[in-house]
This record gives sequence, structure tokens and C-alpha cells, in this order.
Amino acid sequence: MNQDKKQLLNKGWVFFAAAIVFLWAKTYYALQTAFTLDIENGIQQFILVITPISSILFFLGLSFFFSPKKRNKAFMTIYFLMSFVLYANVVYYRFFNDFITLPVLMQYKNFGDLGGSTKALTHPMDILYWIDVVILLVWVMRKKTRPAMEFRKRTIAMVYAAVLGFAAVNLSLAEVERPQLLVRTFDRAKLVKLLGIYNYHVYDSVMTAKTSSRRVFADSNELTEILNYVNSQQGKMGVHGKYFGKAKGKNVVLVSLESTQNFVMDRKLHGQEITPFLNDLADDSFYFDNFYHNTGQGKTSDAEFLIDNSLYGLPRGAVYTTNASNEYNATPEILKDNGYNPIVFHGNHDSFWNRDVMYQTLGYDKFYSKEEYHVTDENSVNYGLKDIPFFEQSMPMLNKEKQPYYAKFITMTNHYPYITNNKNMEMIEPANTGDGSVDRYFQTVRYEDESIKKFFKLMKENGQYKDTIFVLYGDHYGISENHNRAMSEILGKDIRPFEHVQLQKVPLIIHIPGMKGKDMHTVGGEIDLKPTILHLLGIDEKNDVQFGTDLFSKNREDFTILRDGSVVTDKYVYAAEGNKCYDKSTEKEIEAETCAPLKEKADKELDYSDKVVYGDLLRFMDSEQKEKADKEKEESK
Ligand code: GP9
Ligand code: MN
Repeated sequence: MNQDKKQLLNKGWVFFAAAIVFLWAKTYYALQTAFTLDIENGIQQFILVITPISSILFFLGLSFFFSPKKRNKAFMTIYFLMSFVLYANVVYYRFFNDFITLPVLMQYKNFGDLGGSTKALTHPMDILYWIDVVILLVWVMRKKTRPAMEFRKRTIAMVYAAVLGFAAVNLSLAEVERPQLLVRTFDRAKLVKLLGIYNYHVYDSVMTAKTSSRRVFADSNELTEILNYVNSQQGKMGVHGKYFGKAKGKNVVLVSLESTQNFVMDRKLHGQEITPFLNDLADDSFYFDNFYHNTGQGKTSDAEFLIDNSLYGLPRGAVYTTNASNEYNATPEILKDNGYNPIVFHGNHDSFWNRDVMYQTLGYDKFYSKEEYHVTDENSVNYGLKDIPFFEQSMPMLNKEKQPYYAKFITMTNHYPYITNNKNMEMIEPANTGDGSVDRYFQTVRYEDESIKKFFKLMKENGQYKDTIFVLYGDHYGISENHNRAMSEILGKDIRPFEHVQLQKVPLIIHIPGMKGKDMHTVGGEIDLKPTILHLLGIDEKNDVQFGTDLFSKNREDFTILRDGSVVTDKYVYAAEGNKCYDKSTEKEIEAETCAPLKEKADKELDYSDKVVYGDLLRFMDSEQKEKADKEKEESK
């Protein structure tokens, strides 16, 4: 190496500048190729180019404040962390179509458990995200090229002046593009698009700190306002529906159907039914064909939370992880007071989604998890135990349990990336859209259907079928927006925000042996299951903070709110993404004004629910109720 070049490589500012260019280039590459940011105009394009600069300068510049001896190490650590944050988002986005939030990151010890999914989510080209790290490492580690990172105070001041300058330009352009961006935070894609991926994480960290402080500052007055709202909603319901108490004293079985969307029901592929058993079961049950999932980032766990509490999951992270020690008034606890035995069966580790902790909080007495099952290479795939052996092995455990029980079975095989590892599992040919996830999805749904058939057979064999009611629900979507092209091929139409919202329908089948069912068209969601189940069992919870209503009640409004703020009624679909309003009967977009009251109600209700969870407000309910009961007791003496 000639002397000049060597000297150049030894210069701190050359190293620093190269690192900035590398990190900027790969961040820009990710913003352009890995995420769908919907760049609408030149200003947004310009913002995209400059957003990474201020944060890169800011964070890498922090190394200036370390002693010269430690400076290179500090610099590389920061560089590595930023690369990791970027790459983690790229991988996470491939499946979740969303950006990581701090609460989600903390629960992603789950990242490790993703196993098969993580493999399918990494691509060979991802090497581009790490090549620069290797180059810089070699650069600092080789004695010959090691840069001397010594900077004058004036240089450091200039770097930070540049940080401020870029940030100011970025923020003011962002404000022009999206007024109140920082106040209305529900749309993470917008935050990343206008603030950049690193600034987004700074913002997210501040939000996390802010929300954890909300519990500390919450007081019981907030609860009064929310109770008034909830009671006025419930008051509209009038007297009990005609199914009140119809399943009194029966066992309740809940089955969570992993990633199962409603579009597979009654649909044929290659001339074959995808869900033959569920289709037959639906004919003999109450089958709700306008039922939506209301979940957010917490996925399966959000669905579980919604169903047991009739409260919404959170806008960021999974409530199962962030608020597992709150006070709740959940179905298992209520049923326990009514003589029931609440239990859960699931073939994954007990700590996934923090279930082991949350189940205790919610009042489950027993959780049969992976440790209780016999799991081998043959009988497992993807996340673990396959659904058929899962149900088979669960039976002897169920048979030992005291009746009546409230038993939840969580299936797992139909999980992204929808893998089979044995020809016997493939009971239908894959679809042929060319999008592997979509094509395989039909096979794993078909397998799941077979497992449910098996489960019903076993329940009949053990004699418990006729004393049990069955509630089967799809937990959340399985096919994300990233697969719209293939999905439009399957459905034979374009996927506009209207169709996207409708695709959030999941099946709900309530099967009550001995009772003739029917198709139910009321618009509802997972939020409504707690009051629905309690009413079937003849249990009336007075003064409970719940946002759902009994799906069997004649007076209920056809209405459900999705976690992103979208709303569906019998007449309209409001798509929060893009603020679009549609008339359901014509499927045409209409003026946004028409949906404004729906949007307002959705925002209010989601905000109330978030207040309850963040503020842990139900703890006040308990103490107030206790005080009242104590007083009454005192008076009766
Ligand atoms: C894991 C299973 C899947 O135990 O419930 O969780 P998901 O990724 O669908 O939330
Ligand atoms: Mn799930």
C-alpha cells in the first residue's frame, strides 16, 4: 500500500466519513426496498434521502465523547447496534408488515422462538446489510490502517450543528407533509417515512417511557368517565337476548384457529373444499360470517386478551407482555366464581407471549404447555407440536380435569411461513399464484381443519361432547398486505383498502350440541365474545368495563373497530389507512365525511380502552367496589 493511501486510511475523518456513507447507503436501500412507504411526491422522496443523516451523525458522533483509547470500540459498537436495528426491522417487516416497537422487541426472546419463520424471512441478498460492518471492522482492527479518531472540538461542534440542521429541515418538511405527525402516532409507516427509521426508534422509546409513567399518574376519576360511556353503550342493549342462559352449566371449549381468515370458508381450490369439516360444522352451528379480529401487534395473544376481557389490545406492543400484572376482570376469573375450572392447552413454551405470567393474572388455574406434551421431530413443524397430535395428546389431560371447565385450545400449525414436513399433512395441492406463503397457506389450513375434525371425534368418544359448547375463532390474519398481488389472484379482484379491511374477517363458529344453529350476519369482533359467552352461560356482569356486546342480542349495533382505527358496520367500511370511506352495498368509495362519526367513535373507544390498560384503572374498580361492599356489610350489622 502506498504511503499516501495508508495515511488517508489512518485519518479519523476519512474513516468517519466512510462509515456515514456506508450506513446512509444501506439505510436508504432498506427504506426503498424493504418497506412499503408509499412515497407520494418529490418532497417525500427528498425527506427519505435526508432522514437517515441527522440520526447517523448524532449516534456515531457520540463516540467522540469516549476517551481516545475507547473511541474506536465505542464507534464500532454504535455502528453495529444501528445496523442491527435496521436489519431487525427489515426481517420483522417481511412478516408483520410493521416496524418493531420497543415493547415488541423486549418480548422477542420470541425472536429466537420464531425458528423456522426466521429462516424463511432472511434472504441471501441480506448480506448487503452486513458487508460494511465487516469492512469497518477490518479497517479498525488492522494495525496498518487503524484510524486515529482524534477530532478538534470545533469539528465535533460542526458535526452536531449539522445534526441540528438536518433534523430541523427534516422536521419542518415532515410537518408540511403530515401536520401533527408526532401527536397522532398510530401509523408507524408514516413515522418511518417522514422521520426515518432511527428517529422513529427514538420517538418510540420516548413513547414507551411515557406510557409506563401513565400508570403512576392515573387516578380513579378517569374510570368514572369510562364507566359512564360503557354503561350507556350497554344500556342500549335492553333486556337479555333469547339465548341468555341457554348453555348454563355446560363446559366451554374455546379453539383459537391460528391465522385463519374467513375467506377460506366455503371456498374451493382445485375443486376441493379447503375447510370441509369447518364448513359442515358451520352448517350445524351459529356461524358468524361478518366477524372480525381486532388484534394489533400482540397477534394471538391480543386475540386471547380481547376475548377474555372485552378490552382492546394496545396500539403498540402486546398487552400480554407490557401489562401482565394489571388488575383485570377476565372471563376465567368470573367463571371460577361460578364454579368453573379454567384451563389452557397449547403446544408451545409456556413463556411465549408471556403467557405463563398473564394466565395467572387472568385467573387460569392450569396451563398445559410444551413441557407437558411429547414433542418429537416427526410430530412437530414450524413452531412445534402439530395440531393433530396436539389434540390427541391433550385428551387424557382434559379427561383428568374437573367439569364444568372453561378450556382454551390454541392451535399452531397454520402459522407463517405455512410449512408442512410430511406428505401426509398435505391433503390438498398448494395454490399456484407463485407466492409461496399464499400457496402453502391453503395446505396448512386444510391440515388444521382435519385436526378440528379429529378433536370433535375425540370429544364424542370421551362422552363430553354433549355437555360442552364450542367456540371456534380465527385469531388474526395470516396473509398480510405484502401478498396483495397473490391474494387478488385468489379472490379475482383488486385489493383496495375496502377489500383489505374485509379481509380481516375471521371465522367464528359457536356450536351448541342439541341446538339448531343458523348463519348470523351481525357485524362483530373478538371484543364481543366475553359478553356473548357469559350470556350463553346465563351470567350477567353488572358494572363491568367491557367494550363488546352480546352477539345474540337483537338490539346490538352492527359495528366493530379494528385496532388500526378502521370501522365496519352493516352499511359502511371505514379504512383508517388512507382515511377512506366506502358504501358496503355498492362497494364504492364515498366522501370521507360520511364515515366521520364512525371514526370519532372508534378513536374514543380505543382511547378509553387504552386508558384502562395503561392506567391499570381496574385496580380502582376493585378497591371502590370493595369499599362499597364493606360499607354495606357494616350497615347491615
Ligand atoms: C405461539 C403462537 C403463535 O405460541 O400462539 O403466535 P402468533 O405469532 O400468531 O402471535
Ligand atoms: Mn396467531
